[in-house]
Amino acid sequence: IQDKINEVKGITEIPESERNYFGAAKGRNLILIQFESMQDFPIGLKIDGKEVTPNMNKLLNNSFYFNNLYQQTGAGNTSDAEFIANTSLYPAGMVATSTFFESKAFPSMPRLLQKEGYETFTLHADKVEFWNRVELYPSLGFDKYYELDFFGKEDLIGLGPSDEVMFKKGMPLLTELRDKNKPFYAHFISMTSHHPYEIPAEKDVFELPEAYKKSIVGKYIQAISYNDMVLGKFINQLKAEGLWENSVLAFYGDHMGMHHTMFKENDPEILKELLGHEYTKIDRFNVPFVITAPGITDNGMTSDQLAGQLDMMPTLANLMGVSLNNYVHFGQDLLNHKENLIGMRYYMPAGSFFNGEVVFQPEKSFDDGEALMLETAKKVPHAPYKEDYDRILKLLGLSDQYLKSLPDK
Ligand code: GP9
Repeated sequence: IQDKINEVKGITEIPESERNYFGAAKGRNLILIQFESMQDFPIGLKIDGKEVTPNMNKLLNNSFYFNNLYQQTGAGNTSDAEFIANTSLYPAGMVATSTFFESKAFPSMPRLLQKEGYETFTLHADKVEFWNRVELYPSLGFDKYYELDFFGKEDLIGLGPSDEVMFKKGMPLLTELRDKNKPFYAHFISMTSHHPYEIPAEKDVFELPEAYKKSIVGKYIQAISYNDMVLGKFINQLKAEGLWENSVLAFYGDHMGMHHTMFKENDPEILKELLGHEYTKIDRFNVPFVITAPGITDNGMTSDQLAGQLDMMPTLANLMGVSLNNYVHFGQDLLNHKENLIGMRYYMPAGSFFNGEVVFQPEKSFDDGEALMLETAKKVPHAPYKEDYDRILKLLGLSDQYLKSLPDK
């Protein structure tokens, strides 16, 4: 099936010995953070001359940063992002993947790393029943998961214990494995920056100008600034615990945070002022992906090559020296393949895609669809993109077929 996928995508596999960065971080710990509702636009953003994400901005000087990457989640939202980040497969679409394929054993990053001797676990401070994660985590093959019961009822914000609690209580799990000389893969799933973005005043996050105070955009900015603060603290702890040099730290956004249905009076104007243009679905679906591997990414690199969430896993696998030769993946390693085609379903109808030029969305069929230039969001004739539409439908079909063919857990 991989040959078929590559053929539809127009990809020629590169032997591992010739790949950029293959195995550069072999044997290191992998710490992957999924930030709730985190879009790309707040990164690097300044309001009244003050940075919203100072820690992330600083980190980017020594990281690989993919700033033209789009969410590919379906109805399973946050849980679909968890699925995608660990599998490089398309989500089910109209039903959360964690429910639709709940009986399956997915080939996954945890399973691949276990073969290399890694301990694998995931942490999320909600009840594990939410999004049917109680089925999802065994399906993904994690050795262990840590959920609400583990984190307790401390420092509750929004849906549950804060991300500060998650990282604080997660740290001893990491140091224990460090002491045993056991490499690990830890997947942290944040929650505090969930809608309605109410961060308590005592958290001392980004101080908003008066005009932003009642807006949802303002609250969102504060929630992202909270993420930034928590990440900064966590990195300092990793350094203090001697875990920094021997790890790969990566983070990404799971899905959009700002949607026009949430907007109050002056939100569209505020967003326009911040972005320098009207807020569009291109901004909305654009989430960040950042990889920091001390000694490897030190010189920093910001890439605006087109990418999707399905590409994160193959990119990390390449860096970690995990072979995908016998692993079916629909995404591609961003450090070795530049041409790309990013499919989406649910948030846009099946057959929607981003290619190097446009975002295309069909309505009832290809013919009544609409293409917008990625750079300007201006509408352009879509007839030239029929072939990409057919390719994406083929890829979704192949992914569904593959998922259905997988054995049960
Ligand atoms: C709760 C959290 C919410 O556990 O993951 O998911 P979302 O509503 O963002 O999909």
